[in-house]
Amino acid sequence: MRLSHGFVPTLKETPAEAQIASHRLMLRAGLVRQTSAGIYAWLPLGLRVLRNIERIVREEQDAVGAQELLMPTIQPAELWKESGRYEDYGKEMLRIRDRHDREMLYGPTNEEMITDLLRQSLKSYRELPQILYHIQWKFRDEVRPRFGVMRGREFLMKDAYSVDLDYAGAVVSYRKMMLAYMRTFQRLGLKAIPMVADTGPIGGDLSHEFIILAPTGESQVYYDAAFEEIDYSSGAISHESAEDLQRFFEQMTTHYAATDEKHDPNAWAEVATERRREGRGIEVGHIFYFGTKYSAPMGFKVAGPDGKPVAPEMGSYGVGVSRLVGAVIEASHDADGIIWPDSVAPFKAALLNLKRGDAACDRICEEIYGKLGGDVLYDDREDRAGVKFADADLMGHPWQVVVGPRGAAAGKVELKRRATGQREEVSIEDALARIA
Ligand code: P5A
Repeated sequence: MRLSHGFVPTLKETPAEAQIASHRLMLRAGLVRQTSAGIYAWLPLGLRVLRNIERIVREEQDAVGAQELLMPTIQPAELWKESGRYEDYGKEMLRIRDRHDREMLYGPTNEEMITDLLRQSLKSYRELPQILYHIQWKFRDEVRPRFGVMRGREFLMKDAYSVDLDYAGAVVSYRKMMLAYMRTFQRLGLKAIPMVADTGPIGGDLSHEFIILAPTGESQVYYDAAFEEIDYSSGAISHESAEDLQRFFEQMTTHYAATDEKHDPNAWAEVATERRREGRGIEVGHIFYFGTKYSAPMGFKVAGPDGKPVAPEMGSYGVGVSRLVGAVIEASHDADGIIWPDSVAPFKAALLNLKRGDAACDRICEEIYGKLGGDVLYDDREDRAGVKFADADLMGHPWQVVVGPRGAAAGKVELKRRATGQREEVSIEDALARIA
């Protein structure tokens, strides 16, 4: 993208309404704009980050065998009356009437809709287990939308739903999702810790929240430092082995970790003092096992091994995809701006032409732009060098390629790594190789 004609409206001033770093930086770097309370438009740079996060979430869901589908945002009220949640959900639910006066709603979650789809087509226990997911916009009319995309009213969620014949199977699905989540957050450069959680309006009796540590988080959290040392990358743990999943689950649940709602001072006292960690956390995911809470009232049954109909055991698994954009920034920024992890950065590099009109600068920039193409944001604006440096730091691309007249005359550029601030003068080939 050429910045001179890109829609990247950066702000010099700190917007008064933004209380936390990620909100301020998302506005200042031109990632999003609010269109009504808690509802945001994703501008080109922000959308690229959102898409990158979505891709990683999708790849890790696919890797444990979950199947992607896409359900609508608008749902009929009848389904929610069947499950009994239509009244319970209260004012958080946006209720709509269509022209025929039919009651509809903008989905805050999809347990009812997936149960309806499954009951129409799954007939036998032989077709189980199944895990289905989609990545779709949700609406919750939050009392206090705040902190930008962190607590929005319209937000993007990855929600998955598992169906198993019995409890033993449901536990395996639950553990698979937990594994997929730990891998997802690790790839996003985040340290996430699963913590036992309340189930709220989703219901059920087994639930974990995935919390990442950030000083501006909404919950106070307590955990054992042992979590900081575990590597979840693909390979070591097979999602197809129930034994591997059990070992992994035990590793995740034997060390102490709790939000203040579930904090137990007696158990905490047993954690060695040097391993106790406390801080604030952001909930980026939440998983639930709720058995037959939806299948039973909605009449979803399959033929069991003995031919008798049984209500399958289900669970649901959410990741706050749009919230993650804010969470990544909370975990990775400095006084000058965002520091994107390579895996989610909107562009791999910013290319700064310090002297437009200088033949060597223009030629080198065009060459690099031609070779890196879609991976680079070319700052070809008629601005002062200082403005370009400040904007590149603010937008937080992992690399900056700085092309100035002195270096250019000798065929050299300056390569800066945003995370460390380290600068080096290198040849064009070296710069290209390092960025790729
Ligand atoms: C699980 C999937 C559910 O809705 N049903 C389907 C279950 N869980 S949840 O905990 O309520 O939401 C899942 C994740 O969505 C994010 N989230 C939000 N993000 C931005 N703004 C909001 N208002 C918001 N509400 C929930 C969180 O990351 C949460 O863990």
